[in-house]
Amino acid sequence: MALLKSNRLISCLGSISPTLGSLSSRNSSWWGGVQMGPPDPILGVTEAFRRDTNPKKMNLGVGAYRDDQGKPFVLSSVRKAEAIIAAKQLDKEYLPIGGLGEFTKACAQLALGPENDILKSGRSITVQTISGTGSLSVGANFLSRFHGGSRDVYLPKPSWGNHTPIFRDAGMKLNAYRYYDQATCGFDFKGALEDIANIPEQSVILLHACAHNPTGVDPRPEQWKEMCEAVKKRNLLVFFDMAYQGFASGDIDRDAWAVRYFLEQGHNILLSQSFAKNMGLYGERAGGFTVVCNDADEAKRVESQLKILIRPIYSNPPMNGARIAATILNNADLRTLWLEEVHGMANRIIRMRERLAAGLKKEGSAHNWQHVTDQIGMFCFTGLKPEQVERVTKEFSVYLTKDGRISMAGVSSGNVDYLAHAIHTVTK
Ligand code: PLA
Repeated sequence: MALLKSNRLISCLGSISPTLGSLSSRNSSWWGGVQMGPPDPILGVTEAFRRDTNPKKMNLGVGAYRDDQGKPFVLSSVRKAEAIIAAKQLDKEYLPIGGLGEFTKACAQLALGPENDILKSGRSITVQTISGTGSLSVGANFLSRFHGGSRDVYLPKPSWGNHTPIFRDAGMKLNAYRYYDQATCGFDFKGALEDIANIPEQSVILLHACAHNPTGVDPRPEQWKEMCEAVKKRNLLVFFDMAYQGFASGDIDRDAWAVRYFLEQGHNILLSQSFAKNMGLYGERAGGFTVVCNDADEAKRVESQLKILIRPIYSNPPMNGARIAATILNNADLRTLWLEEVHGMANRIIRMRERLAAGLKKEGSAHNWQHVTDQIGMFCFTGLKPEQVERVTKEFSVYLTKDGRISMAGVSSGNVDYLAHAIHTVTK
């Protein structure tokens, strides 16, 4: 009966029926040649964690802040902003291609400082992006299209795993400069300076503004100053990734110090910002991309091209997260509350670092775990080797990335001792 029906249908379609028939038989193999890809090195850890049934399991893979009960944390300032927005009964029209004006203005002010002359003179442009990733991606594509100087981009070694595909997919050529010193579990200042001195002029250098991911190791102000000078000597274009403003020290101005210093020294930087971590707006995807230009006219031309670049990809950005962030940043009371909450999150992480180091000592670990408390921001680069990572996951259901990075933001009073025990067991 079904066959009869379909025959009738085909005969109704008349002359195109043979084409339809052969198409459908070949359709089944359109993607026959597609190979299975590997899971994402960071988000794939969450997938594995979800499959685990151990009640003691810990997800220390992705950098997502948890409260001390281990629960996802929605900031009170965010809840309050949401209530204000809901009461306004706003419409859901498209945003402009470059995003919500009151958001982009506040976003740039947060990074550069409200009284910054660059903002006053209009020689920078900030567009709203799909969080930090979208910002980096817009930036990488902008570079690929307009940076006449060079295709070369230099990442710190190591860097956030997603930097590589973001720049590579945009057609940039990837290179690295030394950053982390395994021997000291600290910043390889000498190595970084030596490498920077050899970077071909006009290349792009990516710098983590604060709370370097994955190492948790940042240059000190004096070291930033020397790096700034070295970068200037080589005439490099600086791309700052600031995904953790406030998470390093708990103080948003202190965490923006390097960005502001480079600007003062005359670097016309590119800047990526994210509100995923410091406002806990992970899934809202609120971020900004800024280009600092020579003058207001140049900024206008850059803006026009950013819009041309963005329009065919996602047309215009989502509004909800930007409205929340703008409401918080532009309302004095909410802003004060938010700053307290950022401080609170950063402090809880610092406490967990201390408890983890103390726990390892109590377990009787013979290793030096000083770096656990020395490192800053969301992550701790434990130094665990791949086979130890595998064991700690297999035997203790502690999930982390293969490079030994743990998200300290996922550690709480209830599980820090269990973590210390697990780490000690696989490292003794
Ligand atoms: N830049 C750096 C250095 C990051 O660590 C991250 C997020 C981003 C940009 C982008 O974040 P966003 O798009 O959510 O704003 N890194 C996380 C998450 C927290 C991830 O990998 O996507 C991490 O676990 O490393």
